[in-house]
Amino acid sequence: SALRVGVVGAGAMGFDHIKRLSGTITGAVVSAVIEPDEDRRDIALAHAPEAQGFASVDEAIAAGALDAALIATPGQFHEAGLLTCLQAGLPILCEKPLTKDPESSWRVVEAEIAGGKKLVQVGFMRRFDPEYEQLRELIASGRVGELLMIHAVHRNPSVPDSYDQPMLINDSVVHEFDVGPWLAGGSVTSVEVRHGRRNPNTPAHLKEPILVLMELDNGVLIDVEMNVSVRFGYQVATEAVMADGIARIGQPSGLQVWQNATFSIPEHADFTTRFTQAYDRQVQAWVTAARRFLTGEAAEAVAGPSAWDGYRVAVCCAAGVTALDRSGPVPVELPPVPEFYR
Ligand code: ISE
Repeated sequence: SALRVGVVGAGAMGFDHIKRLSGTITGAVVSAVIEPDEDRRDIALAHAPEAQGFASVDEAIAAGALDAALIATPGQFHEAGLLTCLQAGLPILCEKPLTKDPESSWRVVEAEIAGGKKLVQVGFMRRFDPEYEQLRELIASGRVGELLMIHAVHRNPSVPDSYDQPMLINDSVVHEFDVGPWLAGGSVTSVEVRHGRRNPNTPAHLKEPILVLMELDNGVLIDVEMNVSVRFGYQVATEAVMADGIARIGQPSGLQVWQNATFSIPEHADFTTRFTQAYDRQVQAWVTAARRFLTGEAAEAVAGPSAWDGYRVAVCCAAGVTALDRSGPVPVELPPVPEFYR
């Protein structure tokens, strides 16, 4: 039978996931929309014909309304939702970030270990983007020689007023902290941030673009241009420098037009189109894993980044935020990977 998913939070991401679960995804149905704001909840319910509405996770669980939870509330509310769902033994797909800081992420890791089952998958969806997958496979194969460096660009057309300076790290570079080490097969040991010339188009309260430099324990360096006022579109691209060549992903593609002595290729306008496939594949993989777990065919309900990944990224983000107002590299100190996650 279909996995009954309760979607927690019906803001932009939650709403997007509700439409995805009700449309493209197979084997799942949205059975609960958990959202305290009545208007938002009603709009979302209109896209989830089989769902009941609830104001809190506790009420939905008490009503037996879900087999699994997709948490898409703002990051500062993730911990409470995660701990409640873990307590109830539900498979969880939690949007990034896992929680707002390393301490709270560690509490989630401890709660999951205490329950004895892997139930938490974190929504670092880039790992499900076909090009990222191919690049990782290429690097791991060694066909182009060993990996030396990664240059990444993360460009947003603009950001809302609510986007503050630490969000450059916590909301945006958070993705590179996950996917960079995943590509490079190493662990981050330090983070440095450099401020260059400020973009005059950036909102008054921001100072960016920034250049973020990660050092990995295998010697690989990863630099990230984080730039949120580029205006022209949404661009996330990566170049991997290997001993015998280079590889690139995230280049514009699609309809090519020659007109008026100009050649054009479309660029993305926002992350929803850039990462459509990644989101679809991520949610489908999670639904399949959660179903197999609930029928007893699989021992864990996770098909992607784990709570441990969420924790280690939270530690990188904390170092990154410190590095925003400090010169030089800020060390990243991680405990050994718990046996549970090896
Ligand atoms: C946003 O929260 C995302 O997750 C997007 O992928 C990222 O590009 C953007 O910078 C974030 O604000």
